[in-house]
Amino acid sequence: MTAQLNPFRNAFRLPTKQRINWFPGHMNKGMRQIQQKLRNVDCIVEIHDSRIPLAGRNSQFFDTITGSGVKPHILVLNKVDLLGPKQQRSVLQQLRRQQPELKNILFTNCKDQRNHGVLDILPLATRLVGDSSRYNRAQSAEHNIMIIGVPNVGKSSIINVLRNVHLKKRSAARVGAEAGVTRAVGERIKIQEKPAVYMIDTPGILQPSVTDDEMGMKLALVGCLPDHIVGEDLIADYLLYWLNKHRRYEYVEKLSLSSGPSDNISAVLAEYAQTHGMFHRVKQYDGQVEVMTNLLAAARKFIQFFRTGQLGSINLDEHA
Ligand SMILES: Nc1nc2c(ncn2[C@@H]2O[C@H](COP(=O)(O)OP(=O)(O)OP(=O)(O)O)[C@@H](O)[C@H]2O)c(=O)[nH]1
Ligand SMILES: [Mg+2]
Repeated sequence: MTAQLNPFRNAFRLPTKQRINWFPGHMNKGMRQIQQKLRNVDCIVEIHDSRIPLAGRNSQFFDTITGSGVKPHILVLNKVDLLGPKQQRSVLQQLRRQQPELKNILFTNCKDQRNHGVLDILPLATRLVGDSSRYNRAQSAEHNIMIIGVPNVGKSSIINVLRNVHLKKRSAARVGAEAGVTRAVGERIKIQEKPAVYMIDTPGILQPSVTDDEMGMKLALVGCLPDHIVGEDLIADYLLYWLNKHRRYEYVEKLSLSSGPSDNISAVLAEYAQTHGMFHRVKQYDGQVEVMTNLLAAARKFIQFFRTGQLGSINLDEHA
């Protein structure tokens, strides 16, 4: 039996030659501050979005920090509520296959009342620090844990959860739905009393220029850079491309599309906007005001469905 051919696009190209690129000054400064503080760090906890377990993680900068293997390293895949339990197992298998050097992987969810997985971070870090040779820090009873990762993956949220639970103290790190909330490496934040454990929050760092277009689109889709940098129309088109390529057609019902799956983002957004009354007034060159379907509002809705898990649980790094 021959496999049925997928009639949709099997590659995604950016419409212009421009690279996806967001590297504001605070990231450059953050990189310097991270390097300066590294000497007094006992363990590095790298937080990433579990919907992109591979994409966007292997930046040169993070490799220089974690790659030497001198300091204990934990990879925390956060927002697992959006990945789903079934996908979790396959993500773990995928990581074990592709990056066998990663020994310490945890899945976490900061939105869950029970803080799924977050409370495992501290015992694991404490054990790894205890097993490591701390060189210049061998005499210190305190543990300093540095939290690193790309923007908007939940670094500050995780610090707050740990502080709330272990110290019963209110949040100390600013959290926000958009990328780039933490803009500098702050003072260390206490998260446990005995033995004293501190965490250092850091700004999310991206590669100065993302050379792999698909990787850039995945980062944009999960919200690691502000939507306007890439454009909601392009993000929505990438989402449609990905869903079709992976035969994930839940969007057809969610968007109430009458004619089934389609690879044409303008047609999809126009139909959704029409059936959901999304219109806006647009002034033409001749001064006339015309009522048109609001494609941007429809694109935002489509992206929001993905980001809130309403298109199903999705690992964007899964092979088609
Ligand atoms: N669904 C879900 N959302 C989460 C989770 N953890 C954090 N968030 C949300 O993700 C957004 C970003 O959280 P932050 O803690 O500010 O992320 P950050 O990595 O510190 O971001 P930057 O400081 O911008 O680099 C916020 O809207 C959080 O509420 C999670 O486990 N699940
Ligand atoms: Mg932050």
